[in-house]
Order: sequence, then C-alpha cells, then structure tokens
Amino acid sequence: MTSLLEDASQVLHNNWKDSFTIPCEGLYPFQWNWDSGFIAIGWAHLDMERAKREVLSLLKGQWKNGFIPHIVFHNEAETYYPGPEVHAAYLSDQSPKTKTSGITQPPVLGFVLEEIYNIAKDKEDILHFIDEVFDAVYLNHHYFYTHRDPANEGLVYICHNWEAGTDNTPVWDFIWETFEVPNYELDRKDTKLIDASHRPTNKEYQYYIHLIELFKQWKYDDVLIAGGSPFLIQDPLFNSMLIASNESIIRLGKLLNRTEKVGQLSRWQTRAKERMNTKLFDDQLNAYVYYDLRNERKLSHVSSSSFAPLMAGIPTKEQADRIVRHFQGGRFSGAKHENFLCASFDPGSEFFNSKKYWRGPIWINLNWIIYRGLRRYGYDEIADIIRKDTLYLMEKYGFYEYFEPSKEVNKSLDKGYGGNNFSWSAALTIDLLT
Ligand code: 9YW
Repeated sequence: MTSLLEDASQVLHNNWKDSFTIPCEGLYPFQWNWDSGFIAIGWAHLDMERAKREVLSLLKGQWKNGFIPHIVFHNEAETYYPGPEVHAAYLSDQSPKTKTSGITQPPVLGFVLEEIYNIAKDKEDILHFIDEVFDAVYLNHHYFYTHRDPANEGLVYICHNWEAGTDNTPVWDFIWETFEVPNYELDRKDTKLIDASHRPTNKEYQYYIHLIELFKQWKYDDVLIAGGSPFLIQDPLFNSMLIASNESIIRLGKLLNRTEKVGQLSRWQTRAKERMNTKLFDDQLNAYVYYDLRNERKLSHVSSSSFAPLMAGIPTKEQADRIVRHFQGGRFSGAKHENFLCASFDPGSEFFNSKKYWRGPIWINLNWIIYRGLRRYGYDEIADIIRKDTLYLMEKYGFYEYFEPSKEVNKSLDKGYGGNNFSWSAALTIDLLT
C-alpha cells in the first residue's frame, strides 16, 4: 500500500506536461493561473526545479500591461470548452504571442513565491530565482491597482465569474438576473466528462460566454470593461489573495532591496486592508461579503470566500473571533458539527447545494487558505479540524476536485465530486502533510 504522500506526488507527476502542470487530465488540459500557484507549492516540496518551471510557464502568458490570464494555452487539446479561439485574446494589443484567455484569476503568485522561499533549502538559489521574476509579479500588482480600481478606493474589481475562481457561487445568481443574454450555441465538454448535475447549468454558461463576447467587442480594453460590464464585483477572496500576495512581495522585496517598489506596494496595502474592513465586512453576518459596483449594492451572502481575509491578516482580532463562530457550532460546522469543514457556500442558505460545484461542496484550496488564516490568528484547534477533515477526505476518496460537506451523507459515498486526480488537491495535501 502506498502512502497518501506518495499518491499525491504521483498525481502531480502524472499531470506534469514538460513545463507546467494541468489541473486535471481531460477536464482541464491547459495551465490555469491560480491552480499553477498551488501546484507550485506542491512541487516545491518534491522538486524545486519544477516549481520554478511552473511559475515561469505561467509568466509566459503575461500581457504587456502586467495582466496575468486565467488560462495559458501552451498546448492544443480538444477536451475543453471554451478554448483559445473563443477567448481570442489576440484582439487586445496587450496580449503576448502565447495563446491565453483575456480574463484573470485570484492573484496568488506573490504569496506562492514566499511559500516556495520558505520551503527551499537553498535560500540563495531561490532568492536568485525570485529576483528574476519579482518585477513581473510587481507589474501584475501594478496592473490591478491602476486598471481595476477606477474609483481609486483600494479594492480591485473582477469582471467575470471565472475571475473569482468560484464559478457558480449562488452570489452570481443575483448578477445574472440583472441582464438578458442571447442564446449561444455551447460546445460544452465538461458535462460529457462529469455528472452534469454537479456542474453549472447551460443557462449559466450562456452568461459566462456572453461576458467574454462583450469583452471581445471591446478588445479587452479595461476602461470599456469598467464602463460597461454588467458583472463588476469587489470579491472578498480575490482582494484577500491580492493583499496576501502584496504582503509577501513586500517582504521579499525588502530582501532584494527593491526599496521604491516596496514603498509603493506598502501604500496600496494599507489602503486595501482598511477598505476591506470598512466596505466588505458585514456586521450582521460576521463575515466579508461582496460588493456589486455596477448596481451599487452589497451582496450579503456568506461563502468560503468570506473567510479568506483571515489569511491576509485583514480582520481585527474581534472580527476574527466573530468569523470563527461559523466553524464552532455556527452554520458552516452545523450546531453539532455535523459538517466537514469548509463548505463553499452557507449550508444554512436556501441556495446551498452540497453536490453542485461552488454552491456548497468543499474545495481543498479554500480549506488551505482558511487553515492558514486560522493559524495566523492563533485558532490552532479549529485550524487542526480543517486540516484533519481535508486529510480524511483525501484518504477516503483520493484527490477529487470537490467533496460533500455532510458527515452523514459521506457515510454512504464512495467518491468525491468532479474531476479525479486533481492537481491542487494533491499539491496542497503534500503541503499539509509536510
Ligand atoms: C473552468 C481549473 C479551474 C479552477 C477554477 C474552477 C474550475 C472551471 O476549474 O473552473 O472551466 O475554468 O472553478 O477555480 O481554476 O482547476
């Protein structure tokens, strides 16, 4: 019998494609942005050269203005929709030669570099590598603060649900109901590979594709997108990842004597943290929520993204205490701790669906983010529950994409949900085990 660590390592080896790692064979056959970050952390434990290659491959997709796309199409593959021809990033005068999408994903690269630095045994070698890529990551943060914050308030927007990373969270239902979409002919492959009832609906995909079609009409011009996109959201997870990454590149920048850039990052950082607390913390719900810039309203729903600010050190101790109640007999744990942590959407909500993608199931990258956040604030006991729950699910089922939160339902299941041999589930298991 092989150990969990060996099995996880095997998944990463199998998904490695010469210079990058696919998230999942068949289902996601290219390089995805935030996946590659979590995967690089896994590689850092196994093979530092591959961790570096993973990062360099992602940066091959970087645009001239610093933007890093959500997918880099290094290779060809027929098993994914929408592919490079639908995204048509070449329409932008900022896009590189390498084929990419024209939307982004949560910016994890900054803190990933610091994680890799902490894992590395040869600090001089890794610092040399970080020195090489530092300016690219800085330019990415510069892009966000100069292109994605039109009112100059310290928080950045996302313009597409795929940018959130949490594709079909029920929060987006409230955006879809604000506009109509034509009937696009979809060429979905995911529903042929995975139980369709565990995936977003065709109606939702019409919205996803419609937004891409709008951005193409605007040649991915950020000013036109900010002016016209019906989806324009300040998302708690996305902003927390940017703030966590800022914090890391500030520390790394100090090691590398990048004084001026550290100064600029620190100014963005102070404002961003303040604004998260004054604008996105919801006093009634005891969690961070979403702001819909297009319709000027708060979207007060609690998802696993609502807890990500812990990792970036954003909440005060008092706010953190209030957040943690969700895990201690609150709606996420359940009064009698009848759920594994952490569901991706409020299990007490009428919109919760324990099997459907980001509408309820547990995702391992969010567990890892929340685990890190809880440790940061000293909630070691509850952090340990998240760690144990994660490892229990991996041991029982293997490295699936998402998992059932209810302990009772899990008694009769023999599988996780979505894709199997999923790279970040394996990579972050390696990190939790070492
Ligand atoms: C898609 C690759 C991606 C993740 C996203 C997740 C899912 C579907 O898979 O997106 O078609 O991009 O929601 O967070 O990066 O693993």
